[in-house]
This record gives sequence, C-alpha cells and structure tokens, in this order.
Amino acid sequence: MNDVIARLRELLGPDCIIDLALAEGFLSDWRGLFHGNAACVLRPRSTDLLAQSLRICHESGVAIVPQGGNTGLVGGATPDNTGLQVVVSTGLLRKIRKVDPVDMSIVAEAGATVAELQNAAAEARASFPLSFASEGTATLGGALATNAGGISAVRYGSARDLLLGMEVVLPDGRVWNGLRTLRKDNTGYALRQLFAGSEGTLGIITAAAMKLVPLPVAREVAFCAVKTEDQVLDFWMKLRAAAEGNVRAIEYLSGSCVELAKREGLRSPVEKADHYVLVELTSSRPEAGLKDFLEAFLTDRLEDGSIADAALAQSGEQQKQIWRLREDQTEVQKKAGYDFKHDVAVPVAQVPGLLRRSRAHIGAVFPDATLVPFGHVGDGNIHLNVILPAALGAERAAEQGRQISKSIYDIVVSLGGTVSAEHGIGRAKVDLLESKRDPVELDLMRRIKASIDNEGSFNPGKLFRLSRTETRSRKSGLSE
Ligand code: FAD
Ligand code: 2HG
Ligand code: ZN
Repeated sequence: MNDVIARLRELLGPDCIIDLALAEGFLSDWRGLFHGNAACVLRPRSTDLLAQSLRICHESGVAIVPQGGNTGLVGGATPDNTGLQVVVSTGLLRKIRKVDPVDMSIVAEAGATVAELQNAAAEARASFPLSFASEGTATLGGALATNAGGISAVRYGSARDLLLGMEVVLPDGRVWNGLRTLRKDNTGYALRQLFAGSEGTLGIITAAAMKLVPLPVAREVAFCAVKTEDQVLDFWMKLRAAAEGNVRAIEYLSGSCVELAKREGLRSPVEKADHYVLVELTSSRPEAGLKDFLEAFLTDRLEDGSIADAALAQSGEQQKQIWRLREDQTEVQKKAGYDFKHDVAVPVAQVPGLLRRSRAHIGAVFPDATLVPFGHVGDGNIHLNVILPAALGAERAAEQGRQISKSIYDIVVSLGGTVSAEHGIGRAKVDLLESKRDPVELDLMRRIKASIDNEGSFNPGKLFRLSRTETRSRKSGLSE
C-alpha cells in the first residue's frame, strides 16, 4: 500500500493527496452515523490525472470510494474501516466548462456544486432547476450518482431527467467521453443512465452535460394549513389541474414538523394544524398573473373547506421565511433526538393512507416515538422520519428504531411503494434493498456491476452486499 501511495503522490503532487491526519472530514458521513478509515484521500485536478490515479489503484487491486460534497444521507461516500480503501474526491474538479443558452445546456465538472450550476445558468439568463437544501455543498457528480430529487422534481424530474451526457472514468482507468448535449440520440443503450443512480459503484463521473430550463422571473409562495391527509391530496389534485404547469414545488409538512421548527425560533404564518402544504409557482413570463391566480385559488379552497388557513407571501423575505420551515427540517430533526430517516415513495394516491397507517401503528406500538413526516408530496415521496427522545439512550433507541423502520417499510411496500425514493441505498439500505427487491432485478444489477467493475473494487459494500469471495479476500488482506 505504501508503494501505491508513493506512486499516487508522485503523480498528483503533495497538495492533491491528503494524509489521514488531515482527512477527518472525508471519513465520516454528514449525519455522523458512519465512520471509516482510508489509506489516503485523492483530489485529482483533471480527468486525465484522475484516470491515471485509477489505473495505479486498479493495477494494485485497491478499492475506491468516490466522494463529492459528502452530503449523502445513506453512508455511500464513507470508506470502510480497514484503512485500505482510497477515497477519490472530486473537490478540485469544479470548472463550469460551458453554458449554452441556445442549446439550453450546461457542461460542468463533477465537483462543481449544484448551487454553482444554478448561478452559472442564471448568469446566462437560464435556470438549472435541480434544487435541495444541501445544494451549496452537494456536487453535480454526487447529485447524478444518487439521482437526487429535491423540491423541483415534481416539475423538472430528478437529476437523471436533466442528464444529456457524461464523462466517466471507469474502474480500469479508461475514460468514456459521452459528453454530448443532443436532445435526441438513439444510438443504442443510454449508458449515461447506468451511471446515474449508480452511487459510485461503476466508475467516477468527472463531468456531465445537463439540461437548462427558462429562467423564472415570476415567483409566488404560499403556505396552507390543512385538516386531513385526504385534503392534502385533494388540494394537490386541484392545484395541478388549475395551475397549467406553473407548480415548481408542492411540499408537505406534518404538524409535528412545524412545531419542531417553531421550537428552533421559526414562525408559521398560518393557524396551527395537523398538516401543512407549501406551494411555489413560477413562470418565465413576468406578466403571468401568478399572484392573482394563487389568491383566487386559495380563496376557493378556503370556501370549499379543503384548507383551513392560508398565507400568500407578500415579499421575497416572506417567501424565504416560509421556505425555511421546510428546508430547515433536516437540521432541526437532527437536533431533536435520535432521528430515523425513511426516504420512501408510494403512488401519489396512497400518500394519505401511508401517513394514516404509519401514524396509527407508531402511535399504538411506540409511545416514545414522534412521527415527523414531510416531503415532496407531488411525487409521492415522503420523508417518513421518526424521532426518539435522547433520554431513551443509544442502545434502546437503536433497537426501537430498527423495529419502527421495519414496520414503516412493510407498510410502504404493501402500498406499492419503494424503500428509497431519492437518497439512494449507500451502506444504510443494502439489506433492505436485498430483502425488498425482485431477485431478477437484483441479479441484473449485479451482472451490470460485474461487467463494468469486474474486480468489485468500486465502492464495495455499497448498493450491494459484499459477495462471499470479496469478504474472504478482504479479510485475508488480498485486496492490499
Ligand atoms: P456524496 O455524499 O459525496 O456522495 C453520494 C454518493 O455518490 C456516494 O455513493 C458517492 O460514492 C457517490 N459519488 C459522489 N460523487 C461521485 C462521482 N463524481 N462519481 C461517482 N460517484 C460519486 N437529496 C435529495 O435527493 N433530495 C433532497 O431534497 C436532499 N436534501 C438534502 C438536505 C440536506 C440538509 C442534506 C444534508 C442532504 C440532502 N440530500 C437530498 C442528500 C444529498 O445532498 C444528495 O444525495 C446529494 O446529491 C449528494 O451529493 P454529494 O456531492 O454530497 O455526494
Ligand atoms: C429533503 O427533502 C431531503 O429535505 C432530506 O431529502 C430529508 O432530512 C430528510 O430526511
Ligand atoms: Zn427530499
């Protein structure tokens, strides 16, 4: 291993390889749930240097863990604790290579943050629509590798729906240049889509070409108090039918989420309720009449009783305050006790049933637990999170958390849902994927993995369980 590190140091130069003493931030995940060790952390400055580094690692059978902004929520970017894996960070691959307002595309390196893409697009009077609370740190490569969703997926889709082309360094160090920006290209398998959502198990995305959309110049935000789960769905159905494609976000918050946010000093502009809906409408036409439309729509909903109260933001500042109730949830819940995340999706029609059944079950069986569901209701993607009090102690909380998670995932699957909607599988959900997915589907995924990464050296133990042979060779040190 020392020899490999020496060769990598010579190739990359000392400032692009981080020794373990300084690597703390690369060895644990954002939530502090997973901690690992590594032989070293590489930060190559170019695709070519990254490719050469991977060739050196490949020759020596060294395992690789790709890492972007390290904001992932399922432990996918954290190395194991053998100290033998090499973390490859895209931190120095940050260039925005091209913004093309005619083609409506942007080509950027994988380590550029989602916010940097948004800013570059805005400078060219266009919009990169992917958006979520960690966008200031999460990278383009990470967003693609996890197929991130976020608040605007209801209108523009998840990361893979915006993907036009890709540059990838394969496990053996070869570079695939598929950086095309074509809107139509039927030339065989859509290989780029294999790497989207692959969570670092097939190679390292070094750059991507993404779609842009027209820059919104009109924006309205409203927050509504709603009495029942069915009314949440009813509100969304009516808005979708009336708003003519102007809905950029439709987010659900349970009463418990808003109470948690209030405890942290945030204010809700509407009366207290069991459920809330946040709506954002946007348009690229300044005179789109969004405000008049939303005012009339909310008045009708107050009159027909489908909402109990509503506030339409009157300034950019008020829009921000409303959004904070939603976007601060991850931070607020992290502080509130032991938080157990369940990033799930069900068919949209099943969202009320999902919320009701989970509440009834958790309330009856786990009196210490607080259900704090929120999320992207327009996509049927609810973060069905649960908080257990710190006073329970780590061991009891972990045991109860396991039981709670099992019952939530069982309910989700019985409703035709998925156990991961947008965060991925990483390390946290490997067993869950194996237990809930069709064996044929899993077999196909394993074959794809083996055909691109035949040594199994890319992000081992993520997405798939380590195979018995891999476990044996790792234990006996053969992978050194
Ligand atoms: P990392 O965490 O570094 O890596 C994530 C995975 O991708 C790992 O498996 C890693 O190996 C792999 N990877 C990273 N870069 C590459 C690359 N260049 N090539 C190949 N593989 C790579 N996610 C959502 O979908 N929607 C949300 O609304 C959302 N909100 C969030 C809010 C907060 C506060 C936080 C902390 C996280 C949130 N996330 C959300 C999760 C996370 O931000 C996203 O998954 C994000 O896309 C991860 O990007 P990253 O650069 O941090 O990736
Ligand atoms: C969001 O929608 C993210 O804000 C994070 O996906 C969800 O904290 C969570 O559970
Ligand atoms: Zn989310």
